[in-house]
Amino acid sequence: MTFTLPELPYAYDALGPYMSKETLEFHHDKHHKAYVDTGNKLLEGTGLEGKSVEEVLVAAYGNNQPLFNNAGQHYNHIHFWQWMKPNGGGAVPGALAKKIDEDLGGFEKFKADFIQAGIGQFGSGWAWLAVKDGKLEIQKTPNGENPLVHGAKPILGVDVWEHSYYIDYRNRRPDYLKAFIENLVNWEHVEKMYGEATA
Ligand code: MN3
Repeated sequence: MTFTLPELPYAYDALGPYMSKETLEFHHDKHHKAYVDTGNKLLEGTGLEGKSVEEVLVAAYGNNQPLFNNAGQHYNHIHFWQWMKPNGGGAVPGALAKKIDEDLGGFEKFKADFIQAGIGQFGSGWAWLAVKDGKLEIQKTPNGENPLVHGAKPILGVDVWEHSYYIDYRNRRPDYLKAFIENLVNWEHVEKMYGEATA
């Protein structure tokens, strides 16, 4: 098996009240698992078996859409679980905070623009904070796409597929995005990916 479903890095009920146990059970155990299982089936015979998820999704982009969709979503969710933690949000670590000030006009503007990217993604997709050519930028992508196929490295992403918020927020995507930034983001994981993206 090239792809394996990671365990959640916290208990299913650890992100309440901002993301419920029921949401995490469906989202991780059903949706993410389906991307892993379908991705493994679609990998058979492609010659990409055993490659990293990053290598698979880049190779499949534009060549094998079904495989790309599932590999992309597998990558996105591996990090999505780690981009959240109980009692998340709060202050951005120093070096990254400085970079947000320089490239994105400060934390409050970043927050508003990131939320707006999530609101503005029509239908299913993701909003991102990514590093491109040494600079931070906000992106949004449809479906399973991510910044890796647009010449950038994602360091934070939020899932705006309805399965991510409909149980807890119904149609209120803006409230979900606000709660994500203010109460769920694991800035230590963002900082770690920022370090890797700029190394
Ligand atoms: Mn999802």
